[in-house]
Amino acid sequence: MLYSVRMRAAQGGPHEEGGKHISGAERLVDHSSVRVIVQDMLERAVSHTRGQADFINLVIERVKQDEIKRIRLLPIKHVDVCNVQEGRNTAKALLIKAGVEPQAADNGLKELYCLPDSMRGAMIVCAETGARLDSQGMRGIRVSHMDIENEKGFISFLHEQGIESLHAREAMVLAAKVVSAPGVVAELCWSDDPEYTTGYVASSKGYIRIPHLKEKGSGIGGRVFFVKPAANILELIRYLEKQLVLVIFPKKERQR
Ligand code: WAQ
Ligand code: MG
Repeated sequence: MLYSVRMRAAQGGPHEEGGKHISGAERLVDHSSVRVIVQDMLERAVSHTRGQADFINLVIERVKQDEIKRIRLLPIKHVDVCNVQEGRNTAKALLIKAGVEPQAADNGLKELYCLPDSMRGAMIVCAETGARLDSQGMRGIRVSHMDIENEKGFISFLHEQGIESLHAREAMVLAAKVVSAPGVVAELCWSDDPEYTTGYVASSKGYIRIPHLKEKGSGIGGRVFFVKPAANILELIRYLEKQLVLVIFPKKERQR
């Protein structure tokens, strides 16, 4: 039996009553890990750099094995760039390679770097025209209900490649789910953490890390999901928000 454990924390009241988002996390874990995970999440909520939470919502739900879809981690790649300009040009080129039209890639990038503040979720943008397709405004779409299978193994798999960042770990799981969703062509992301400038472009070709996608010190991050013009948006949102997904990493890579 697995449990879905989800936490969201805010300051100044619940999110839905205008509280400021402080932190959120979610896991899909064995019964034996629930206690530790819950403690860890509570710790995260009250000691976050964004501020101290005064509202914490914690949900623990048992889920059935047959409700869970297993998908593969994307191959991890890196590109080297010297600055943000080069990083964003590279991101554009990678998006085009993944099947996004140049105009749409430009638009998606612009939507992100013109944001007045961080969104809580992601924007859905047409991979052909670049038009925004969801109607969620600054909330965006929150991808939820996913986790990595065998977290310890995953941590050492990444450690062997010199990747220690929790940001990266969580993003790889999220990107695997996003790319597996019906109609998605590619994802573009950079963090809202002012210290964290590495972002990525993900598609079925892989999860490609780009060291400079925004200037250090900027607390504005975001995500764009580029989708085929024919994508069923409601179905896509349902999958991203609700489908239980466990991400596995291939055996061969595990042993390497
Ligand atoms: N669903 C959809 N969008 C989200 C979610 C989610 N669950 N979580 C965050 N976002 C959006 C939201 O607009 C945030 O402002 C933005 O993404 C950035 O979120 O390999 O840390 O959690 O080293 O700050 C990339 C790692 C890290 C690259 C990205 O994102 C690497 C990161 P953050
Ligand atoms: Mg963040």
